[in-house]
Amino acid sequence: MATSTSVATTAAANTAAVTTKKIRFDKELFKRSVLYNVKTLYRRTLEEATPQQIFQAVAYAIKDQIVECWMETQKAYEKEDPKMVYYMSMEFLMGRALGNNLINMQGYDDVKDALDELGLDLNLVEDQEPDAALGNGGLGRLAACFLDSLATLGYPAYGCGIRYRYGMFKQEIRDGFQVEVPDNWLVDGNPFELRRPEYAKTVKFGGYVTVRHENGRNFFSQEGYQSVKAIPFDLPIVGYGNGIVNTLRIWDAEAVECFQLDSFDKGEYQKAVEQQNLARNIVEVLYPNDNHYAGKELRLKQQYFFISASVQEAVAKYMRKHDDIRKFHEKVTFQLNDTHPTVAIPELMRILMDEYYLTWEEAWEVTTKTCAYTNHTIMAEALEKWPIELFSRLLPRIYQIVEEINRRFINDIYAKYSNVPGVNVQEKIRKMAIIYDGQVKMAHMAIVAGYSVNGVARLHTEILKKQELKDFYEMFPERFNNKTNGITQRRFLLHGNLLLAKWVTDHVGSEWITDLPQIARLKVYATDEKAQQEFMNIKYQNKVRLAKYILEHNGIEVDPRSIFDVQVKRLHEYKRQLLNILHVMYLYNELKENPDMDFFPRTFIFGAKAAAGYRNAKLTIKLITSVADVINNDPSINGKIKVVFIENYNVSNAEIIFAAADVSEQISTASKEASGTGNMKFMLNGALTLGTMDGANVEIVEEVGEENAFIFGLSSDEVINYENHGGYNPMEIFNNDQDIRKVLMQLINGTYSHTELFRPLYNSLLNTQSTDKADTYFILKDFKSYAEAQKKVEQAYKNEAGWAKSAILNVACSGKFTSDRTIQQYVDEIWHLDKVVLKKN
Ligand code: 26W
Repeated sequence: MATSTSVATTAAANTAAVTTKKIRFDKELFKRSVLYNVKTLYRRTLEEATPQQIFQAVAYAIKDQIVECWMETQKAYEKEDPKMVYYMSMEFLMGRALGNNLINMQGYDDVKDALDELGLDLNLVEDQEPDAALGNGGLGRLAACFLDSLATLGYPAYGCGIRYRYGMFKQEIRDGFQVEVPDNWLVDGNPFELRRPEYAKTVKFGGYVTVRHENGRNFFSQEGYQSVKAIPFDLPIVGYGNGIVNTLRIWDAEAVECFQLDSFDKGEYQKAVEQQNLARNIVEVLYPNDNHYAGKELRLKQQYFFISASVQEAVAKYMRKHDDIRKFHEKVTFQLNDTHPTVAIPELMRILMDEYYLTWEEAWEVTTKTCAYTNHTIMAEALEKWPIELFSRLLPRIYQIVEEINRRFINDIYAKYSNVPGVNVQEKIRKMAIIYDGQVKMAHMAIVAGYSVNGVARLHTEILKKQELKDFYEMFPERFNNKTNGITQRRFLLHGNLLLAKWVTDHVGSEWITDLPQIARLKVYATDEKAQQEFMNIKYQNKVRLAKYILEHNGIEVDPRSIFDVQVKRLHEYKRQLLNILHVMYLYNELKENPDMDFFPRTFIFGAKAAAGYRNAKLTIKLITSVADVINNDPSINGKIKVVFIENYNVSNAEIIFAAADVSEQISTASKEASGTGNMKFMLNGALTLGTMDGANVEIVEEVGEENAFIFGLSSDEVINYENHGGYNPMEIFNNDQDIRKVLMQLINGTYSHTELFRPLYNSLLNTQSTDKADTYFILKDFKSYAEAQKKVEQAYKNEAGWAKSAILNVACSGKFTSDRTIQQYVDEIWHLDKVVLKKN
């Protein structure tokens, strides 16, 4: 890693001007450090140490090296005082840190060699680290990719989040069903984290607000509250090859005061107990809901807890260097990762008014120039709407401020629309108010009090503007913008697929690591026979690696020469894993009826966690595993179809899975998937997309060409049109298509279960008995077109050279989808940060 002695900030530019220096790695020193750590931490020799102890010893040795650069970077920020982005997020799905840190320090090979000499295998050491699974899915992993890109591009940034004691649950499959097992990721301690009690903050809940009138203005104060101490833990975010180390700050909760066991004041004692319980509960567990708002009180407590601590610290940090809080927004910007951190808006207002005595207008000016909001979903059930009873009870002062924001906003609506012919102002207010119908609507607040609103793929942003947020777009068109998501190639190619990464570098040089569009230089190899063979051979080796993983974890043998057709993502009805497995059932029927048909062997691979209370999602898992049991054990089909459900899909096994995929299933109902990011990881690893024109699939196909993907199904306009006209009638399809009818009947006739187990899935598609809408995700409507696209996949795969060409083109055309590009656009169009470059003298 670079040691830095001087600093320079450069104006944001599109070309990365970051210096790249290799870690000055001293192999003997590192080896001694590992042995020393094993001895001092565990009083053991290397031979006696457990694998976990060895991991810890190695991780501490690496952390020692990171810390120097971490200090240098923070010193540089201190000196240069650049504008900073605070990326506020309830979720950071970081995965493992060791391998990623080594990659970004450019020390992976050196450390591998050093460990070899100690008789240790780096891969096995890496496997000892638990995933930091502080997130559900796309939104959390995006936050992690963004931190990687921010550090790599050299932008001053903090991630702000929660140090959950238990992250995303571990999924076990028992008897074919999902079972949730607590993820005690901190049991052995986290060697990379740093506890920072000197930056602790107090966060207040409940009580009431008193007002004092003095010198012509009101002074508000919260009384009778309970408080919690927020203690930050810092995690280093290592930039690639530039010596920059940013910080992810996650907050832990502790009781404010210890028990006064000798206290005879019963009231005080009780309060102490309550505060202790509050502290204990608040950071206990990540809510495992993805795209579903549950309205839980503890969740709102979590939100305010980490936001209040983060905003307090951002203000305190600013005031250590500056004296005019009115210019806060010149040095600080908050990016709100969905609506979950939206209480940052009234919290900043509160601090500015109640602690720095700004007027409402002054505080509003600062706040609306500081906060920006990213929308990640249009699913109605995901929108956060807090009952005012709960919100005002928990956050009385914050609620007052929200009321005032709302009152003024309604005045603005009046001012703008009351004299406009044809506009019904009351109707506008009903649709746009922040507080309405007894609820606080967080998205409305985020739009009204922010300077930017962005969607996460072009199609998604257009749908926001034209449909979901139409009224807001009309009122504030200049705030709306698109930032198509991206992924970090450092983790998902360089670390996850070493063989392909090396092959790419051999052909086009290593610039792609920090400048992914350079990978386009691979295009000339797409038709080169030797390159095609090398590429297919690498894919084969990666499939062998995944097959081994599947054998070890599932006990299922799969043939690496078969087509690996993969759908890995959260389980949700809109993502349509059900469409995929119904199609597998259909193919199996075909093969049974016609055993000699022309059929290329196929392995259907699924991986997905379902929210713990989501019945149809959990049933879909059971259906997949039941179908797998029947098909995998039917000797009559000669192993031509295999179905695998990979247990506990997470960031670490994802790297192995993407590398081995031939086909990337991105089959959401058009208009429902805001972007998707798995689609990009597959593309980067040379899988061909089988998908709908949804989310970022649209842009993927635009880059790679429709002839190198398999597109099917209704368009988003068609879906939205059906929805606006009361849906469609799946019964017609059921009655007229015998193949589909047969598959659906197999859900309830005992083919895959002897009970009524799958009846709810059948009902969700047909709903003969109830008045509920049927097949709201258009599974039957898209089935035929999906089956045809699948047929084309098979045909295409049989032509090995043609497939290799398309696969290489997918890799070559993935340049747009680096999170480096996404972050550069956030910097240029929203945040306006300057790049910091560390220079070595
Ligand atoms: C309130 C409960 C809740 C929890 C999580 C509501 C919504 C969420 C997230 C917004 C769900 C999520 O992860 N959305 C995904 O975000 C990705 C990153 O932008 C997109 O690529 C996915 O399309 C989107 O589903």
